[in-house]
Amino acid sequence: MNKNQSIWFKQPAASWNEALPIGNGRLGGMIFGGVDKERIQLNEDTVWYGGPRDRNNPDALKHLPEIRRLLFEGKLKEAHRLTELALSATPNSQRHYLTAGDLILKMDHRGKGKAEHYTRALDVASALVTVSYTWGGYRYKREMLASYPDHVIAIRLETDHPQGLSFYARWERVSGKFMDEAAKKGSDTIVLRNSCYGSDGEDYVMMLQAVADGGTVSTVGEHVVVEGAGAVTLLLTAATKFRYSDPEAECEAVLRRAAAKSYEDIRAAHIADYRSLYDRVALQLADAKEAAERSTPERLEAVGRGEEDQGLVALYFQFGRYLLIASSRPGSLPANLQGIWNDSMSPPWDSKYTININTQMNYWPAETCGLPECHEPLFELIERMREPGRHTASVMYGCRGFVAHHNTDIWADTAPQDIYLPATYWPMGAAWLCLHLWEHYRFTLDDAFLRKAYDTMKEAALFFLDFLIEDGSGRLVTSPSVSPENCYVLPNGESGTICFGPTMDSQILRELFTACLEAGQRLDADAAFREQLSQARSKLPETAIGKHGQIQEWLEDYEEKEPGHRHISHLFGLHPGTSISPAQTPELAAAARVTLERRLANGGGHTGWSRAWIINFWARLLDGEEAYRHVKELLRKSTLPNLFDNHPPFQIDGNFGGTAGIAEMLLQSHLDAIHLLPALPKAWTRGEVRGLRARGGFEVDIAWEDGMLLRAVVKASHSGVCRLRVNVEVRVQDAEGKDAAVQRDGADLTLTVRAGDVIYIARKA
Ligand code: FUC
Repeated sequence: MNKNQSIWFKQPAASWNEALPIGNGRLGGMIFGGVDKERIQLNEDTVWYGGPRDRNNPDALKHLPEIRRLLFEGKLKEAHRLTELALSATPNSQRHYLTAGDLILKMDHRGKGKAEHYTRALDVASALVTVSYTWGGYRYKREMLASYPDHVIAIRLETDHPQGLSFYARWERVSGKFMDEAAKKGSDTIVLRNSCYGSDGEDYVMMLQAVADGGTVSTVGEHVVVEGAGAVTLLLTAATKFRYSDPEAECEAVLRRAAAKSYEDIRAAHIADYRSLYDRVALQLADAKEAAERSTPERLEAVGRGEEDQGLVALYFQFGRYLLIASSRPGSLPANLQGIWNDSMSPPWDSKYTININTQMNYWPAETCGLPECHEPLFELIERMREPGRHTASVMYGCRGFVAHHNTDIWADTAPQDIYLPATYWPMGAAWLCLHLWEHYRFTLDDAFLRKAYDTMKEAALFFLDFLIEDGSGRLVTSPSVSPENCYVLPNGESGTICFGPTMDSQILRELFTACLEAGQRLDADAAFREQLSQARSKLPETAIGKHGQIQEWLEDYEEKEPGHRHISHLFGLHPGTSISPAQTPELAAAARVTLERRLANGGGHTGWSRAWIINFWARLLDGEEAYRHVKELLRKSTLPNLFDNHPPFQIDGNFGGTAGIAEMLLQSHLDAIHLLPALPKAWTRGEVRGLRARGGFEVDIAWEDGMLLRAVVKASHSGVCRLRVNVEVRVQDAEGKDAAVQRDGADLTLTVRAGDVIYIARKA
């Protein structure tokens, strides 16, 4: 076991939060590693409850003018009442994600004894989980993987016991409830058949086949039984009617193909596939403690006591990349609130897609950390949201374009979610998501991608050309909306949520309109539309500074009901947006600092994702000390024993936001330059990162020493201008070792590059 790259335990998992996750985008498993009884809690990304519906409130449009009038007149109670009645969806909730069930293995170790030398480890460098122990002096080993190329979870069991392996396997799903049919199939396979979308008959099937070396395999009742085998491979797959008209036939075909291969071949293909993504980025921090003796929860506890463990920080960073590869691959659904891992029939917030921060955060590391393919499932979901979003736009608001509120689900539902005033009536979900299309383009400069994506971005922007209204002083504002998910207090003590023109909305729209303008220009398309967009953009309210010196959260400088609120929506412009920065808008950046300090002084950052966002904010404020302090707080206060993020309960966004934040401390490229080591904390005296991506199609390696840049390598995939920001004197050379023609302007170096160029940067002695 490579302990520096592993999350490992000295015991089986006592709870789900100690189990180890595997996944191939579609199939997920949480491995408990019990000695006598192994439990693998399973998921398939499309196993959700219920089918698609039209939930748009038919009375929305007729009451919209009245809601807007009440808001402008400051009649909050009436506005809230009418919004709740007329804008809430019917019914008010979208669909929810389900556990697929469990695989249970009952082991027979032949005689009395107990397990010794037990370890259970997830190696994030090869995406393998291993459980090993000895029993009566004999070695037992289970290795588990979720293969993307072979569409299976494969479990390999081995022993050197002369009588071999004996065990039986069956399905479970919440103590046998929620299982329509658990049965044997032939002499070596068991199957679970269920309905989930509410149609007649089963629409979801899970299948397991045992392939043994020696011994016997048989099926009894709902069990597959193995006796005295030298080694066994269990192959597991699942399918639903979301993708296949005949899920059972699909499972059979997948297992037939996999069973024709040896375990070694499945394993080798899996590792090669996984490493083709994972190996693109490496991170080493100087003070990486030798992790040999301490298990992961022991390391976490030590960090909780105040010990420094930079190796754990690097592992946490890579674990985020592991999780994205495991829960979001081309062809899968995007990572939901729990990635793909959920053991419940009614999970927190339905384990769906909350798109007022959480789903977006899941994808923050995708581009910077070299996993652009893993971003694709999100793009596909955005595409699927267009049709329902068009319908919602016209039925609820009488607008063109497409719109989504603060959640979506497997069916790409765009109608409002819940009846919860601080969140439900926010019409910005699609607009924000579309910025992910633009970001993908900024990183890859893939023109073919942009041609398709532009249409989608444009349709999201079009909605707002119709939806925005004048606020009485010439500004264009959203109405109704909310600043997710905070409440304001009026001078008379009345508190409210629904409002017009919250800061976040204008910041998102400025970003979206600008993206559409630049994309349109690049594609030489839609001059007239661009003119309209540019007009509208000039009328959006500017981000303002309020009476505390903070970024104002609403159009009026209201007091916040919860000054320590977990959402910090009005700093969208700082991160992930670009309109607030120390370099270009120093006053706003100073106000953003005040906002963060106020949130934190009032108990902010108490959920994992909120803490992760705070890391990114401080990194963008170029404050490495604060950013690192919150990385440590994330580990101390919001991380479970298996390194899953703890909202609480488990929610995966904090893992992804944490990984993105660490990358953001080392490299930024959202403004006009590639900034090397923008927020390096003092404690990271030495280190090296390889393979981070910068906008403009660049790949960047950086090494530092004494808290300063030592050398960097920048690879250009496109011809153009490369502008670098470095805070030390450097020498810049090309691949032949010749000094490159560089224009210097303070900390900025500008040079012209051709596709394929490699630039070497070294600190001057
Ligand atoms: C938003 C957040 C909650 C939680 C939920 C899934 O509503 O305010 O903290 O993350 O999404």
